[in-house]
Amino acid sequence: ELVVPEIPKDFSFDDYVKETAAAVEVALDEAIPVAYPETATEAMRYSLLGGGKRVRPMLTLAACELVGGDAACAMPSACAMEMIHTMSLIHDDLPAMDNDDFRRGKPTCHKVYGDDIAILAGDAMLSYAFEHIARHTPRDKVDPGRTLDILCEVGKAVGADGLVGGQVVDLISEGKAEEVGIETLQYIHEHKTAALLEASVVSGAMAGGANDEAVECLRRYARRIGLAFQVVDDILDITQDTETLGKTAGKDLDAEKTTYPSLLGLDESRRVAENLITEAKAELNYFDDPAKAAPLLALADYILNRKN
Ligand code: GRG
Repeated sequence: ELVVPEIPKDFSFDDYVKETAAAVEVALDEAIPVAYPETATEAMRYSLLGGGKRVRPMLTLAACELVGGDAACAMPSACAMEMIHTMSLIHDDLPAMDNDDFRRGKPTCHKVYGDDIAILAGDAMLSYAFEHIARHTPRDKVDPGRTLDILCEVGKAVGADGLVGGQVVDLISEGKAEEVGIETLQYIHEHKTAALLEASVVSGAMAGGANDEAVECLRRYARRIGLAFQVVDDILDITQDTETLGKTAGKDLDAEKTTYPSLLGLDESRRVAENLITEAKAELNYFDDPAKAAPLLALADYILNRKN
């Protein structure tokens, strides 16, 4: 039995989420002002602002706080992670990929601005994310060598050994449900979802001045919550479809898709997710102040128990 650190009784996750999300919202709004050519910046702002749970920037800021760093050191990375996540959603929603009309409760970027501008807004936001880290990570507080380490982490998490790799394997696995086993499924989840969560946590730890041992400990925490995030997503896909009966044509095709529940069943998938979250939280025993670990412990629980 793994022992996990306790969340202090006086910690309010609701307050933490509200305060952190509000700070991230302000920083994102300031990061990409409306400027010429307005079509580009407005399309970026349309998708970036006022939506999303902000899980990735929260992980970045919480990791920085846990290792005793100043939030200002990690905010540029936190914003960059949300920019990259958002651009991946813009591209994922395009007709050439998932062809979705709605995202975060409003029409998708390409529905409003057209496919061409949506592609370009995504490209601009990806490039800008790296610029934002390099330009705004405070050079007097974070060793520029460490900022280069962060840029390496983030670059790897996006490329062919990260998000893009996961999406490619997902695409080429489509319609081949009988050939896709748990190893391929795990590859897809670890790359499409966990890689960016890992880079979010690790960049926050690095910006906060963590030593190598602490960084690797937080990396293991992040990999586990990242995989759990996607196992829970697979579970929610099924349970919410049957609850709402709001199936679309696209969702019907998904019935052919390999998921954790389709391979392991709902109960076993739930156990897998619970074990991953317990293992993730146990990694935080390395840090001796449970009060400082509270946000990462609560975020792990939230990922397991979320309803959307
Ligand atoms: C070039 C970076 C790049 C991307 C192109 C399209 C693509 C390759 C990858 C798609 C990756 C993708 C859509 C992964 C799924 C990620 C995921 C778990 C989304 C849901 O995240 P939440 O629940 O969403 O955090 P909100 O809206 O709350 O932010």
